[in-house]
Amino acid sequence: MLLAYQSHTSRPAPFRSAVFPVSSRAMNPTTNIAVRAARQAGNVIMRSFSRLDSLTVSEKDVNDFVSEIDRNAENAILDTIHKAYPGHAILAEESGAHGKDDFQWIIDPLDGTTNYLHGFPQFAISIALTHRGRLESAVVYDPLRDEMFTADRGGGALLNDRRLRVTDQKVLKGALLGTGIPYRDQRYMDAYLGMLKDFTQETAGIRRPGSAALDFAYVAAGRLDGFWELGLSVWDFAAGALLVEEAGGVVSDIAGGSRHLETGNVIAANIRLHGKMVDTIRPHLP
Ligand code: 2AM
Ligand code: CA
Repeated sequence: MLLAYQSHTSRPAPFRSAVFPVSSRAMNPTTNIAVRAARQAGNVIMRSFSRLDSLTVSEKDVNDFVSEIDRNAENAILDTIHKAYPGHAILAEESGAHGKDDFQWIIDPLDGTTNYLHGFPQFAISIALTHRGRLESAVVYDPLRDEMFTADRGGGALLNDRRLRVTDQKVLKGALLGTGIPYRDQRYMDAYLGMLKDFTQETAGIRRPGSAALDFAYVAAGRLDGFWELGLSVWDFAAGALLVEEAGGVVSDIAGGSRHLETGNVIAANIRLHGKMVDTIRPHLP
């Protein structure tokens, strides 16, 4: 439900208050390390944001770009994690998988590279830790706005020091949804466009900001009511998925099952809206 601004106050209240103050809570040590690593990557990314023209950019795959900044930011993250946890395994977007351990860090050093390279201000660092495949710690950091989203399994989700909660929007009418348009694998384009058409007709609006990690963080923070995308890589949304769950939301694959981390086809929302999104997507499933 949308609340009107109160016109008599000098500072308008936000539309939805999904962010609550908390007294400082002790974070898991692993989450603290992820925060430190994310800040270091943020410094690398922001140092170059004013000299984008001089960056060396290459194309990893069709429409999939990487710059020296992605690599430098990833190295900064890996250095911090290796120092604290030398035995842990890693899965990182630029350098791939290394090591074998029950603990694995899943890292996207710059989610939204295309945005970054265009100077479009929507990108983030995403760091998650899994233990035997279960998400335990999550950090998504927006270095431009200095917004640090964190979650510990069982400990809730925070934006800086404020507790997050998904919205209680129950129906598609009035909902604001985030999405990503398939950019690489065009196999499901028609199915996707069918979903997009239905959601466009049934909701208050659709946004395609271009950083899946931030889209999930925004669902956790109640800035978006829900999100769906097909064909994501696990590093795009591993951290975001724990943020949404710890903010009281549900994350699933597009059939409503639990294979989203494997398939990269994903829906995130509060539980009521999530069911409505699954119902809308179902007729379009390939
Ligand atoms: P990346 O910038 O880390 O690669 C959203 O669709 C996700 O897909 C983003 O999180 C983005 O992560 C990834 N992506 C890669 N190339 C893209 C492109 N050309 N357009 C949109 N998203 C892209
Ligand atoms: Ca990414």
